[in-house]
Amino acid sequence: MNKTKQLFAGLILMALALRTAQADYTLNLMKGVTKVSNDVHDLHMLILWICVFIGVGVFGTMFYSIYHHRKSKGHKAAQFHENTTVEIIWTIIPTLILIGMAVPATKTLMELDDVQDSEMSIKVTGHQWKWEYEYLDNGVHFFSSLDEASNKARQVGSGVDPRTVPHYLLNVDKPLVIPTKKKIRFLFTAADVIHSWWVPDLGWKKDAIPGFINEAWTSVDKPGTYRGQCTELCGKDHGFMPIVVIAMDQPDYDAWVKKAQEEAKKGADLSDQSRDELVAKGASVYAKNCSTCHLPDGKGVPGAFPAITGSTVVKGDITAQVNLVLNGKAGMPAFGKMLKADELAQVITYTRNALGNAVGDEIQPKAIQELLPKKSSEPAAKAAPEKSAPVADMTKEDLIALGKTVYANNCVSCHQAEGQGNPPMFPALKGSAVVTGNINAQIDLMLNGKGMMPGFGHTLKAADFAAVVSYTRNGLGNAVNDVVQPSVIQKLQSALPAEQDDD
Ligand code: HEC
Ligand code: HEC
Ligand SMILES: [Cu+2]
Repeated sequence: MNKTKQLFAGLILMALALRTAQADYTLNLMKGVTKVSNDVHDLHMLILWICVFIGVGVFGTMFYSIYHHRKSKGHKAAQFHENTTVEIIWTIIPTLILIGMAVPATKTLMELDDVQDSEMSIKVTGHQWKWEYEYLDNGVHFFSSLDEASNKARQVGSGVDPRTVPHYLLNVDKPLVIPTKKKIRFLFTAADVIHSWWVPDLGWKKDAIPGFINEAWTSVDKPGTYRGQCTELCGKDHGFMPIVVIAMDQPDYDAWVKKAQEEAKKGADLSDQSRDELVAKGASVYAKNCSTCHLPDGKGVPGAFPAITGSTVVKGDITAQVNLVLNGKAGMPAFGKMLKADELAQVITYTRNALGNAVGDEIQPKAIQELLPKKSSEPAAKAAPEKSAPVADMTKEDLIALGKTVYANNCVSCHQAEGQGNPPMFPALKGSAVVTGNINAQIDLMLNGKGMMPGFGHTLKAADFAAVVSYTRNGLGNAVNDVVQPSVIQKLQSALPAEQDDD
C-alpha cells in the first residue's frame, strides 16, 4: 500500500516538474506551416474527440450501471447469453465509427503521398552525419552539417555552456532554402545507413534508406525558418545532424540560387601554397569534416575509427592517402565529391604534419584537381548548345570516354554508377530495352524527357549528349555497338522548341 502511494506521489511530482521546467513545451501536435501539416493536425483532433466521446460514453454507462445497480442496493444480476440484437448493434456501431474514421484518414494519407504536379525536385541524401541536398532543376548542390558553435560546445570538456549557443544542436552551416508557395518534391536516399528527415513544421518525416528512393512533398505558404533533426538512430553522431529549412519568397529564392550557382562556379583556388599555409588552413577543414570520427586530437575511436596520429596510412605514401580520402573505404566517406581541391590538399597536408605526425611533405591543390572528375559538363552550367558552329565527328572510343564523364555528372544520381538504376522509380540502363533498342527512340527520350526523367536537349552540348548516348549503349554492361555523332544531335537540338524560362 505504501509503495503504491509513493509511486503515485512520485508520478505527480514528475508531471509538475516537467510542466514548470519546460513551460514552452506543449502536449499536443503542432499545427505546422503547410496545408498538409494542418490537415494532419485536424485529423488528429477529429480522431481524438471521437475517442474522448466514446470513452466518456462507455465508461459513463459502465460506472453508472455499477453504482446504481450494485448488490448492496438489492439488485440481482440478470443472466443472459447470445442476445442477437445486442450483438448486431455492438458490431454495427463500431464498424460505422471505424469507417467514419477511415475516410478522412485515407484522404489525408493520399494527400501526403501525392507528389504529382510538383514544380521542382530536391534530392536529399543522408550521410553519417550530414545531409546532402541536390536541386535537380538548377544544379545547386551542397552539404549541410551541424553549425560550428554547436559543434564546439558539444565536445566533451569544451567549457562552453550549451544554453549560450543559439539553437544549440538545431542549427546548420548551410540551410536548405526553398521558395514559398511552390510544390516541392523531395527524393530521399542515404549513402551509408538509414537516416530519417524530419521537420515537424512540414507535417511529416521520411526515411532515407541506402539503395531506395522515398518521395515526399511540401508547399510552404509563409517565409520562415523551420528546424528539425534526423530521427533514425544512425550511429554515434546521430544526435548531431539537424535540419534547417528556410522558406523564402520567390524573388529572394531566385537571388539565393544565383548566388549559390556563382559560388559553385568559382571552384577551388588552385594556386600553390606553402606547407605552413596548407597546414594552417587544413586545421579548420579537419575540424569541420573529419573530427567527428577521427576526433579533434586525431586519436580516433578504437575499433570504429582509426587514429590519424601515428597512422601507417598517413605516415606512408601520400598518393595512397590521397586515394583513400578522395574515394573513401568502408566507413570512411569519399571526400572527393564533398570538398574542393584546395580544401582536400589542405586537410591531407594537415594530417601529415599535425595531430602528432611530422611526415614533412605536402600536396598542392593542382595535383588534387587532376585526380577529381572533370567538371566541364556540370548540369548547372547551362551552356546553351552552340547552334551554329559545326561540330566535328568523333571516334567511338572518344565518344565513350567523354560519355563516361558526362554520365557521372548528369545521370548517376538517378541511374546509379553502374547503370543499375533504382527500380521501380529509376529504371536500370544496364540491359534496358530502350538502350538496347532503336537509337533514335533513346535520343528522343533523352532530348525531351519523360515523367521524372529530365529532358537534356537544352542542358547538354551536342558533343556531350552524343557521347553519353554512345556511352550508355556501349558501357554499363551494354554492347549494342552503335554510336551517334554530335552533328546529328546538333540538328535535332536546333529543331527543339525554345526552352520556356520559368525563373
Ligand atoms: C564518418 C566517419 C569518418 C569521417 C567523417 C572521416 N573518416 Fe577517415 N576513416 C573512417 C574510417 C571508418 C576509416 C577506416 C577505413 C578502413 O580502412 O576500413 C578511416 C580511415 C582514414 C584514414 C586511414 C587511417 C588508417 O590508419 O587506416 C585516413 C588518413 C583518414 N581516414 C582521413 C580522414 C580525413 C582527412 C577526413 C576528413 C576529410 C576523414 N578521414 C573523415 C571514418 C571517417
Ligand atoms: C532525375 C532523375 C534522372 C536523371 C538525372 C536521369 N534520368 Fe534517365 N530516367 C529517369 C526516369 C524516371 C526514367 C523512366 C522514364 C519513364 O519511362 O517514365 C528514365 C529513363 C531513362 C532511359 C530509358 C530507360 C528504360 O529502360 O526505360 C534512358 C536511356 C535514360 N533514362 C538515360 C539517361 C541518361 C543518359 C541520363 C544522363 C544524361 C539520365 N537518364 C538522367 C530519371 C532520370
Ligand atoms: Cu542520421
